[in-house]
Amino acid sequence: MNDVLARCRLLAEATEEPGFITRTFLSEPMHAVHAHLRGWMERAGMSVFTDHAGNLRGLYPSARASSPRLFIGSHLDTVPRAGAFDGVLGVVLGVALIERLDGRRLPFEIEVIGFSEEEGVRFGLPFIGSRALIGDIDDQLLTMIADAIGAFGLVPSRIDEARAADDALGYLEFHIEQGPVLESLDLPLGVVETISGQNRLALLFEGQANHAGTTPMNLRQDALAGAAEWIGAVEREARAVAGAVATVGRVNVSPGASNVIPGSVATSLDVRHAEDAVRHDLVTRLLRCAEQTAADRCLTVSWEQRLDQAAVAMDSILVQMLERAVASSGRPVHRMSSGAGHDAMIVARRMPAAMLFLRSPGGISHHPDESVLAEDVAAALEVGERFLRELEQRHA
Ligand code: HGY
Ligand code: MN
Ligand code: MN
Repeated sequence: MNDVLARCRLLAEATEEPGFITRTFLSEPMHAVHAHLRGWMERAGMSVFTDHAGNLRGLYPSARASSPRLFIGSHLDTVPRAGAFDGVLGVVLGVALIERLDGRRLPFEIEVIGFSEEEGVRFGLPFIGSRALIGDIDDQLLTMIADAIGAFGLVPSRIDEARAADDALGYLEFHIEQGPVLESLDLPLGVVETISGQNRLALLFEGQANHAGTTPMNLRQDALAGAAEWIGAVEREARAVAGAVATVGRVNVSPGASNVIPGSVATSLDVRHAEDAVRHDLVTRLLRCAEQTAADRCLTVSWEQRLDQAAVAMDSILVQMLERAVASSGRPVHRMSSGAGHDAMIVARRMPAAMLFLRSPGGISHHPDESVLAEDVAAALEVGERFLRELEQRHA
């Protein structure tokens, strides 16, 4: 397991921002991540290729010809100034499980997949890699990302080749919890039951740029003052809904000079809840509030929905298999939901999907202090081996 931690830290050195871990969709440092993983995968007996969505794919053959395929994976991209484990841990753990087979073949294939993009940082659209795996890249998205694909040495028009066959056995994702629950319960692992739904929007508040020194306060159309009033309302409204979270993570002010009244402000909005109806109702209220704030201040506001992702239940059979694997390893079984989004919620549209969470010390993630414990990595590996053993018995 120290190998796993060391490998994740080695991959963390592949960054767009020296001193921090920032690696977005098909950026230059992703080549180094692919090179490292390709070496580990090939030494574990896997044949490796990169599909035209930029997913890195290692295939471990079956003992039988034309047998179904189990996918194990997660994403290789990061948020800006990220931690070293969100995403890559799930891919490195997948390779470690193959290494532990030590050349022994199972009655099914195993593909370890490193998705090219899950966070949605570069183009504001998440899950590009996993959407390609299930054949869900539309022309509009492909047009948006084609140049990035070409610059990485891939061929956009071949992106459909990334699609998984329809007879996939299922998908298993190991991931850090990214929250405080497991640590608060002093548990190493959690079995994910559902993944919360999420909306991601881009809003634009527009007023009138003007001179900061000569424009009286009562004659201003200050786009940033309006956006700020609305952001306060976002926090108030979300606090009032049990189980809801709403975040404005990005604000871009134009023209952005200290002596100019902001003429326009572009913001993000991220809203999540375990129940889709509650989430949609909160989004509607927050957009109405934006309209009212803009009207009160003689501003205009417009928005674009970037993601409306429903909550997703993990596959009950795979969940029970994971629970049996945890229990037979002598560890407490804890079912939980995920506030974070994951590739599993996309892949679940096409095949049975399941996730195993590892404790996040301090509940910290999407931050350089993100970490994972070696003993929890060892636990996850043992549970993964037991999971594969039951799957092997089921397909013997
Ligand atoms: O934002 C999320 O939920 C995940 O970390 N991509
Ligand atoms: Mn993340
Ligand atoms: Mn993640």
